[in-house]
Amino acid sequence: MSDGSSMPELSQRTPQGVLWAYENWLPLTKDTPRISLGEGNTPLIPAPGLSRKVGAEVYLKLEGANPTASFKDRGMTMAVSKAREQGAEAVICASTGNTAASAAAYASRAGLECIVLLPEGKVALGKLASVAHCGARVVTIQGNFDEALEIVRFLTGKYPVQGVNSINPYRIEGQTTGAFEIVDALGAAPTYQAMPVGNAGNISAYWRGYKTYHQAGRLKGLPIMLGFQAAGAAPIVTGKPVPHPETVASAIRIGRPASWQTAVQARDESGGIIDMVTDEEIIAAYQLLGTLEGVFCEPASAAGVAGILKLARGGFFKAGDSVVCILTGHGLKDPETAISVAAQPVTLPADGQVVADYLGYGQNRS
Ligand code: AN7
Repeated sequence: MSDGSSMPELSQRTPQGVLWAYENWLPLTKDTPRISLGEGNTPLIPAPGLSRKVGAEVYLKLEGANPTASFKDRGMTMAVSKAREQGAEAVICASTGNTAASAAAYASRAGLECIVLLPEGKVALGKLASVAHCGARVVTIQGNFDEALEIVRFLTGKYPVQGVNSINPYRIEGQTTGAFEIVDALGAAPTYQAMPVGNAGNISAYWRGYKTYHQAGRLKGLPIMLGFQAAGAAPIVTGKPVPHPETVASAIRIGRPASWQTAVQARDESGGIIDMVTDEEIIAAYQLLGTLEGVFCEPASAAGVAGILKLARGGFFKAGDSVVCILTGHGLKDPETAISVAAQPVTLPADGQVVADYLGYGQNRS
């Protein structure tokens, strides 16, 4: 039996998560309950193989290491904590999958009902599993993400249910912590930050985070923001909404981004670029991350890496430049795509010599 001296009371252990790490930078009050699963503080690892290919110093921010395996947890801990503070009983979101998985988990933790509206047929398996596991009410909408988000706007305007899409400003506030972590880890901003763009909340949040640190004197130079949409879902690149977005990167299959204007602002204020990459370029980058760096992210997350590879082909980067790629979600969220693009395994009899021959070891080396 413990005498209590070696292990502190549960309630007295050091709390973990972005609401503690960045409490002075977030809109918390003494009355805000902190609904947390220990999010944030994700690895920022160097990528030597990619660095050689790109001709700059590339780092990967592994947001799949968050509790529900995507960056959404940074914003959801904030939004759900505020929903609880404000006395909400239910939260709702439209989602290509990751927002739903995160909302379902944090709502469970907060004792709130969670309703998720998913576009029909295009949500990756791991996300569906995650949502179901936490007991959210799932409604499949016979339409795409943009149509589902319209329904969220309608319902939250009319009924007592709190929206936790990134149109909720607390989501964006929470997601600024990604930028804080990068600056705290590197001691400066990178020359460039590259990331995928879907509903465009995350690029807006990162830019806001960098600017917040900059204005507070915590950061001298600002990074140049590089955002990448999928070619079949690139409204910000083409300048007009896409009524029927399509891409293998189902997380960013979005045709009318809610944070369109703030994303354009992030691009223009930073002197950056929002460009598009094809599904073939996304899958090539996705596979390269696995084979070259041992990193498994979901296809949408690889859009940022596909983007810097595309820019590098045009001689964009200079020696000494640093690039942080935000790998927004874990590859296990979408096992179907992983398996469908990888080499199929071979099946052999349970015979050591047969396996040796198959592997090319040859009989004379036995
Ligand atoms: C892995 O879950 O929109 O530009 O409903 O899941 O901030 O939208 C997900 C978006 C990038 C794009 N990478 O971020 C949703 C949803 C992954 C994502 C994005 C998403 P935003």
